[in-house]
Amino acid sequence: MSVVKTLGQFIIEKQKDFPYAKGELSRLLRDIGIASKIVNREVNKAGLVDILGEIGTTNTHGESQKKLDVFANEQFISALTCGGECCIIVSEENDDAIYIESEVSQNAKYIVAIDPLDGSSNIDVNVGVGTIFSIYRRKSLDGKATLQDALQKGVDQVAAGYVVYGSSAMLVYTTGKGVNGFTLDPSIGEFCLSHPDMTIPKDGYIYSINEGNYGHFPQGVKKYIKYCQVMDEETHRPYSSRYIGSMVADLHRNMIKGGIFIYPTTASAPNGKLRLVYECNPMAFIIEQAGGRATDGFERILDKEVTSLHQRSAIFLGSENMVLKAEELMKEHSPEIGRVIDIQSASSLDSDASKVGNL
Ligand code: P6P
Repeated sequence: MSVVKTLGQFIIEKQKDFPYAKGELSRLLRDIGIASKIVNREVNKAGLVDILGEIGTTNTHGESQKKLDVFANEQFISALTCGGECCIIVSEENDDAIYIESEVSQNAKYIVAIDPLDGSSNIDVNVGVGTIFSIYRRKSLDGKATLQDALQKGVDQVAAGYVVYGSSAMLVYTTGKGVNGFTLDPSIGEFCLSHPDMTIPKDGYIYSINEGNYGHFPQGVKKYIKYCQVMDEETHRPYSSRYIGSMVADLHRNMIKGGIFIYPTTASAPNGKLRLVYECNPMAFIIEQAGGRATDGFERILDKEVTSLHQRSAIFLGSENMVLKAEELMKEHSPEIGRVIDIQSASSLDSDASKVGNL
């Protein structure tokens, strides 16, 4: 008889992996799981309840906010604020960091960066959307947590995960010791372990990129797309092109089947479109823990300097050998981008640590 293991049971069981942890990270992950179940309930009935459509406001990036965006953001902020383990929240939906200074959060040690409902432009057409989260321990030792606590490099994450609200709701997360996936069983209202020790195949045959931007792509990306399309039986090419337009859904498919997801620099997004702190870094942590690779075409995502909350980055992530091939073509055909990144990284290293600006 298969034994059902819930997310809560799994978290407690794995707590022994962290001798310093006294249960705070476990409670934080459980708080996120609870908020995800509430968001899933609303996403699942979005077509039936009047919370579709836009509310006339825009988020920090000038993107129109849909009611479910705002609802999801409120759910996660509420759960994290009440849980008492979180001292700062960084959200795609909020221009500034949210400092939690309630009685219950006095000894809170964790920073949570979150994209509460990624891919929300797909909500009205019933395509998979998701939540992405990233967790850090504060580095400041006393007093109030500071903005620098929220601007840590991706390599310093203590946990990261995503929830994909698709044909079923799945929560996938890592604490740096592998990746595990949990599927929501609505009959008991629990996320249950369904994908233990997830790994992404070293090779894949799916490439995921918005080819509508082809004219604006760097030469190296254009060369990689053409490489994917060449007829070559030995290397299973041409690959399949799959692009959902929801990073969580595209990445989750690649986690299961293998593949590469690319959002490079384009004319309208000279630094890339996806946000480093709450999209690229958490997904890169998960992909690396699953045996994949994540760079901006040149530099490891998790090593990138973080200088602002909503800074953007190009991203190439997925099956290791596919990302390596794309990087090879970027180095050969778009080396200038690599040089710009080197200069930015060098200037960030030299700059005053307290300086905060946009890349
Ligand atoms: P485009 C959704 O808005 C998102 O942030 C990611 O989930 C997705 O991968 C990307 O943007 C899609 O962007 O420009 O292809 O529509």
